[in-house]
Amino acid sequence: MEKKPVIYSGIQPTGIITIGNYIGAMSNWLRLQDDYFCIYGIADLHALTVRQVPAEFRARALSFFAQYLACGLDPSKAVLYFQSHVPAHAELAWILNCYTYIGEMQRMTQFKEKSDKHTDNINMGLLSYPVLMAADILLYQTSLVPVGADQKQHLEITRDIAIRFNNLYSETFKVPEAYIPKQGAKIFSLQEPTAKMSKSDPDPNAAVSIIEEPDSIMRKFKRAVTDCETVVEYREDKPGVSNLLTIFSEMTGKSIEELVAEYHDTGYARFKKEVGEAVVEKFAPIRAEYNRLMDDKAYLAVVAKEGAEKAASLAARTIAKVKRKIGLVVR
Ligand code: ATP
Ligand code: LTN
Repeated sequence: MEKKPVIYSGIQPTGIITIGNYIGAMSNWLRLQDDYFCIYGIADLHALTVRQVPAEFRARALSFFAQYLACGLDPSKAVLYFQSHVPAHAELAWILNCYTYIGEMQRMTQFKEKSDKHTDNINMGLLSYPVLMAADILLYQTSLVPVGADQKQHLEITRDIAIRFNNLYSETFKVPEAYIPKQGAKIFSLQEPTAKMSKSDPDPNAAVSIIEEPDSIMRKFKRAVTDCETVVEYREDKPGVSNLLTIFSEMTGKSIEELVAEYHDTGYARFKKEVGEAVVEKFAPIRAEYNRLMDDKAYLAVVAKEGAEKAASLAARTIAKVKRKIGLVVR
């Protein structure tokens, strides 16, 4: 494979790309693209595990792709593509399904949460979701997977599947490691600061999109839930204020200690306003670039096509190796 270690990650095109997704995952994707061989997918096959409206789904997937580029992911450095454009993902997922136990999938936190939430549609895909994710990662002989803290369990099962397969058939897959940031691995809801900020939260005030209008961003930060004290401190019993401090620090590059020193006694109103302003400032150029890209669908299509071709040729090597090792007749 490539000489540089491989990085793989993806986001499923559901809801909106939030500042939580950006801080927990995408900001690392950006940092890594200069020094590693990076592959970033739009995990559209994963999104099928919950019911989608076809026209909206297609538009959202394209919009997410434009947001990848607008954030600064660079097709001349990283492979950017749609998972569904590379059939090897589904192919390897099927094979790996046969090396994964039902019990392992049933105890995944995300499966339990999603099956509680979508009681009318607990489908096979929802159960084997982590196997498709393992296929994504293992197809490219990935070393590192930059994700938020919530994906740690899925990375562990990916490693288990890889090790199990390697033990059965000799070294086939590189065993990947999760790459989780020290700060910002879990950004919390602005309305319920003990719950994860989720891209599909039904409460529109809970999450902020990276391409949101400045007025709306400001409104959400001004309304962010804090507590009944007045001091700005980073403490476990102050989840709202602590979450805002993490966001503020990630937006400005200032440390939490510096920010606490600066805002300790300014009062929440001014603090929340300035966090909002930092978010607006950080994402204004991304929003402008996004709007420009969405007017150039032909360019997006070219980038996606080239990305899929590169990804497919890399994936083909692993798939051929796997088929040979398990004893399928070579075509
Ligand atoms: P959903 O709520 O629809 O399940 P999600 O918000 O968890 O979606 P994903 O597509 O599952 O988003 O995650 C994309 C990436 O963003 C993953 O690497 C995930 O770990 C990371 N991530 C998601 N939410 C947060 C968060 N609140 N804080 C930090 N990282 C996050
Ligand atoms: N399940 C992931 C999205 C995802 C992913 C991947 C992340 C799909 N395939 C491969 C890392 C590597 C999530 O964040 N919900």
